[in-house]
Amino acid sequence: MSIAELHTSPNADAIMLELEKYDLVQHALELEAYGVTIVPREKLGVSKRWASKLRNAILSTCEKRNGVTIGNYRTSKATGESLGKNSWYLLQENDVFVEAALNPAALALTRWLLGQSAVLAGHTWIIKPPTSHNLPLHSDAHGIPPGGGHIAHVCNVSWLGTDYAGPEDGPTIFAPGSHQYGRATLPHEQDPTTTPFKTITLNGEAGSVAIWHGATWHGSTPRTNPGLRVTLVQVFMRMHMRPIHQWEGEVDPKLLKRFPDLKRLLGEHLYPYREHNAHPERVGPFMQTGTDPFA
Ligand SMILES: O=C(O)CCC(=O)C(=O)O
Ligand SMILES: [Fe+2]
Repeated sequence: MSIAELHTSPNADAIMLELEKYDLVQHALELEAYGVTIVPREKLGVSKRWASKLRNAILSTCEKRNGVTIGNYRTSKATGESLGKNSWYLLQENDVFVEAALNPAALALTRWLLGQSAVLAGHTWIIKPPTSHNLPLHSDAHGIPPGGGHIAHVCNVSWLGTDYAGPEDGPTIFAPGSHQYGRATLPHEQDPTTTPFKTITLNGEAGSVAIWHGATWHGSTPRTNPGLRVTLVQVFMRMHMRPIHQWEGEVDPKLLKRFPDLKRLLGEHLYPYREHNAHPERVGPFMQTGTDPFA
């Protein structure tokens, strides 16, 4: 007996049927148990050629926006700030970004985590050259304080633009099950080399997707291989994470002058931004809300 086929719960039934259609039931279970899953390229129905198109679109958008020459990603010596800046707001740069966001199998898992009303909140690239740095373990569910609930408010749907074959590629790492803690990492938990939590390393072919519950702790390890790791990071959110009003630029400066305290309520948030976050100093206080409900 299949409950989904009885049509009693239209929202859940549609998701369940999609999960079965694309052979994603194991992945949905992994999201429940571990807070992360890796979906291989074949299940997403995309070709190697499409994965190259996605990678090329990321690299050419970076070249165009940042005035940098990258060349062949396998041998490129490009490095530095010009690979990372102006990396947001990609949707209208190339149809391949729209195709990535609309992939039916990836959307089925996104809706499994966030419901039918999930929205694409933003997307950005990662172009990672050889580096000796770790990315500390963190949660992507910024603004959700401890006690913020078991459900996912945010999820990360990252397309691999290059193969992640081993630690030398500088891949993402995850602390499986950490979404169950319902909070961000504390300082002594963040360093991947000393954290007391066991981690797994993301392995996958270009054209695969890693999808994780926003509260799952993750980071990355140094890339020792030459060339570049390329990733399209898509952040989806539940609808309630959208603001009602977009205040910035809307409020008469004279009103703000008469009521100086209003600025803090209306205008000093991290989101929204476009290609680049112009207020990096707002990131720390925002991330603090993940461990301190009074932050
Ligand atoms: O893959 C990585 O390097 C980690 C990136 C990350 O933290 C994210 O996409 O939220
Ligand atoms: Fe992250």
